[in-house]
Amino acid sequence: MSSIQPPSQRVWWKQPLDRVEGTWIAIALLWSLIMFFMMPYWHVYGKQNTPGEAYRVVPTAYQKKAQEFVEKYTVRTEANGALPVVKPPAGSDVYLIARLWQWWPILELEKGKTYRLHLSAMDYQHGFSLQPENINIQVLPGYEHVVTITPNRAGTYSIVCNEFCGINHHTMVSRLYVK
Ligand SMILES: [Cu+2]
Repeated sequence: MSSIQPPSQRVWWKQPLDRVEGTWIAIALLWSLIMFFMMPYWHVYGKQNTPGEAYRVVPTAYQKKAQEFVEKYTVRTEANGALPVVKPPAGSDVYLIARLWQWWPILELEKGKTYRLHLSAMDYQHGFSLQPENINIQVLPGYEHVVTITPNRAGTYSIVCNEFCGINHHTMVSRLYVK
């Protein structure tokens, strides 16, 4: 029998199940159940969830908060004065703006200290991706995401936008300093 010809017996579902077919159905069912129960299991035990909080915010209000934060704690600038480098006190709230096509400002954090990192977008959806740690957070306009972070290794990290946001998406990269 082939699939392009009709089955010899029209009422095919009354034929007994072949052992091989039955075995494969059982394997597929078992595997699908394993995958299904892995989802809640991994949610609880996988240690993959960001300690996320999110609040509604008007982009201009968020911008104002970030602006005040930058004015208060800027220690130097980069890119010929275009990008402020901000060093907030340990344990404080730090703000990062995502917009076409820039992360603003550059943050400098202290190793072993805990910060509340606020993230929001001014225009479209962006993606905060911290490399090489592989921490990924969606950044949406109208929402303020707050992530509690404790950098445990000193170094210079890269921030890339991993959500396509237009013609210069590939230039939307930045840095995060941990000292
Ligand atoms: Cu982007």
